[in-house]
Amino acid sequence: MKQVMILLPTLDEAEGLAKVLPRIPHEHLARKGWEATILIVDGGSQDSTEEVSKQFNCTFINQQGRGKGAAMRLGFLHFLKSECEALVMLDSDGTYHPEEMVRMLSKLKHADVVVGDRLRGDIDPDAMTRTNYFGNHLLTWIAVMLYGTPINDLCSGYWVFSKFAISRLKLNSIRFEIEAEMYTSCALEELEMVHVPIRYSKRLGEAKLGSVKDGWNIFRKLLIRRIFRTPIEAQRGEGNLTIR
Ligand SMILES: Nc1nc2c(ncn2[C@@H]2O[C@H](COP(=O)(O)OP(=O)(O)OP(=O)(O)O)[C@@H](O)[C@H]2O)c(=O)[nH]1
Ligand SMILES: [Mg+2]
Repeated sequence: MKQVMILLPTLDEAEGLAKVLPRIPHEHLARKGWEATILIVDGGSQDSTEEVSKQFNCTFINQQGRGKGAAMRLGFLHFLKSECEALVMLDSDGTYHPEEMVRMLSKLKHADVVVGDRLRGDIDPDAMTRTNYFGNHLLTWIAVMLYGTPINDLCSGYWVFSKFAISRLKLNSIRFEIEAEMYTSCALEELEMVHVPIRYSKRLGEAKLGSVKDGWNIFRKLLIRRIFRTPIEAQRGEGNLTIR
């Protein structure tokens, strides 16, 4: 069996996590030759996120400080040290559908990176605010203008990577600009990306993203990586995914 790591970032996400974890399609994955381990990277939840993780036999680690970006980079470092060949990342708020990872993983045969595409997929009527819908389209359009590499949904939180792809990513994002930086790094490293339409549903629990502030940070990240292609830490030889 090949090993796949499923990486979920959490910050006070007990409600969503309790609905997402039972839906991880272990049996379907096994039929396709994958054995899954689940890694939760937590940003200091005050609710029962840790208890829920333990109930479902997940590995639970605490990040230092806060931020989804910092959490994902820590998860990626764990993945690189593991025996796993592939990594699936998705949010723990119930917006993404765990069942769809089987279809996404199957695309790794032809690519290094698979991006779940909500904007050409199926967005439930109450899942995304108008501001976020417009912002996601605008940021995706800007990304393609700046980098020339196709992407349909820059801010998607559902991605699948080969180990080779993760080993090539050079990232230093702290917050919600992480997906934009993953895209810029994939583009600059010339990794093969494919896009798979996915369903997107209304989140459970409270949102942590601030549309305008985080949208602005994502735009800034796109500009910065156009000028300074690699993060300063990677330039200094401190590693591709340095955690401070
Ligand atoms: N470890 C960790 N996870 C975080 C942090 N902030 C957010 N997350 C998680 O990152 C995922 C995405 O956060 P959301 O608040 O849902 O942001 P979003 O999906 O971009 O925005 P919404 O559309 O409003 O849901 C969720 O699983 C959060 O629990 C953090 O500081 N640390
Ligand atoms: Mg969300």
